Amino acid sequence: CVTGPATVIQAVAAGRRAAEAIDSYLMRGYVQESHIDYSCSRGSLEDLPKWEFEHFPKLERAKMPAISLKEREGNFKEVELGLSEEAAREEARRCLRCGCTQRYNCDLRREASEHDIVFEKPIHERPYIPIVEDHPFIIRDHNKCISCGRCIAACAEVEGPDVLTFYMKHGRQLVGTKSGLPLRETDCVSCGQCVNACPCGALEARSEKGKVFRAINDPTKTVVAFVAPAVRSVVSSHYGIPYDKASGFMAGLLKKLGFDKVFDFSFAADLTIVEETTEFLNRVANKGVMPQFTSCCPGWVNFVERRYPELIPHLSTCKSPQQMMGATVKNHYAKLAGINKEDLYVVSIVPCIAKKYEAARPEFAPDGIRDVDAVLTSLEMMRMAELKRIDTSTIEPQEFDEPYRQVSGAGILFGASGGVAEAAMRMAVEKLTGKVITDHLDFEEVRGFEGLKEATIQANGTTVRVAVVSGLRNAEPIIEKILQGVDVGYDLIEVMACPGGCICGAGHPVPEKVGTLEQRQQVLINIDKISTYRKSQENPDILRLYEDFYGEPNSPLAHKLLHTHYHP
Ligand code: HC1
Ligand code: SF4
Repeated sequence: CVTGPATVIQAVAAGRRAAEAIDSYLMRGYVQESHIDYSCSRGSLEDLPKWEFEHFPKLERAKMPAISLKEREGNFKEVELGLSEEAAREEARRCLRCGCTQRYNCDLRREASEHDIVFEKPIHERPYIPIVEDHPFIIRDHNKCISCGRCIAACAEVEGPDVLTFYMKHGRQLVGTKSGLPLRETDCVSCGQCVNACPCGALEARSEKGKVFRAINDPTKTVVAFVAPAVRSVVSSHYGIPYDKASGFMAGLLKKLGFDKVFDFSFAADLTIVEETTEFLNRVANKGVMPQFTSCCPGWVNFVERRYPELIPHLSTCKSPQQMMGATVKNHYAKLAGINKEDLYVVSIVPCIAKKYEAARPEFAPDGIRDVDAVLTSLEMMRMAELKRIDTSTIEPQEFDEPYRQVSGAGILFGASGGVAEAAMRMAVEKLTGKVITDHLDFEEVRGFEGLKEATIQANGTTVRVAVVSGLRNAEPIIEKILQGVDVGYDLIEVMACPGGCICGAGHPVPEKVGTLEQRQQVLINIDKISTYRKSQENPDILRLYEDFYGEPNSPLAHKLLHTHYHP
């Protein structure tokens, strides 16, 4: 780890070797990712290749050839990049400078090289526009924007909040907010679908890889990772792993990345079901505020808080599985393992950008110590494996760690739209009838990609009407009716912000072809089918956690650590 002064490196270099060198510093925790500018679109060709060191008092602002980065003050080892200045300059010249983030892994650039295409400096360089950082996790770089409007459509038509628009400034068409307010102050729900839609890297999610690498490299920290249900769906396709091996592969990959403990947060999905279904049945029995809405999607929670605060009493008070897992690890696991909370670094790995926002909320940092210290998207996790040059063909499958090893198929289903409702129905039927159910566990009517799906269960004289919504714009007609006092005919409503649920989260790779999302959904359905436990309430590790720690569902301790309140 770094022993020297704080480092800010601006790499105005585009050579492949140069980029690899920066990656290696990042991986070893020498530099923070937010301080690295990988872009090859900003420096002029005259600047290339050049390393600029800023705010690094002991190093001169030096113009160095790309072939070496000398050891200075014991901070860096010399790196032989093996690329002559001329060769690096040539390589940079071939970069199309479209502004994307692919850098050296670019098909277009490869083609350009193969056909000996050289791009000359344009006669007119457009003036540089400062990067807009008006949201904690979404960054806009108009220098890369090609005005395609895909981000605006994603916000309005895919997700629904509809907060983005084009506007003109200094003769340029830029993307901003409709209200003119900074993005963080609008109804932006932080889902990140705009980032996912951007084809050229003009919109980026703030990455947390650098700080996670630093924690891994810090010998005083025990670094724990837990991985969301939907992540295995892309792990399966990205690495070509069969669905029944995906969970074990993920655990092996995370260990190889250097995490000390790895948990599956489908376990926390099980915990959520036990807490949330208990809350729901209490509302039914005590004529509480109905219908009850799920609260595990932070994009949806942000939407309610920002646009429909009157709906807050309908939201389940349950924290999301991410925050339940964080609170459980920081309180239960820390005690069990005899580790100070301050020395436990907890990383969640999810398909979602809103979860970065959620983990950073002040109410989830009791006494200033965050329950979840960093959130990586599945893309970031896969990039970390690349940075570490992990040969994934050599990954040994592993089990997740105790004491949260067992997960149910119901918890895995959370990753696709309908999964939360299906898991809740598997528990509600048993609680209402007092009988253990062994068949009819599949509620296929709530699976799939329709914006609104419905199911009804009858149990012991009680009828429970369930709706499943994905895509926030599909929730608005129901919300409007509830706010007008109309009975919408549902008791329990699952809402996930992204169409199809988390398998379509913006932290996943952009779906490559028709059928990609269906394949991701199928991975989760298949894993549920072969699971030893298919109901959250029968997960033995959950039962033991209640016995040893929480007492019973909705107990005072469970309320303290697993439930939350919302902010209008
Ligand atoms: Fe999701 Fe959830 S399912 S919200 O989509 O309830 O991100 O996978 O992790 O918290 O468990 C996301 C996925 C995720 C939570 C769970
Ligand atoms: Fe995040 Fe899933 Fe909600 Fe999308 S649906 S915002 S990925 S939690």
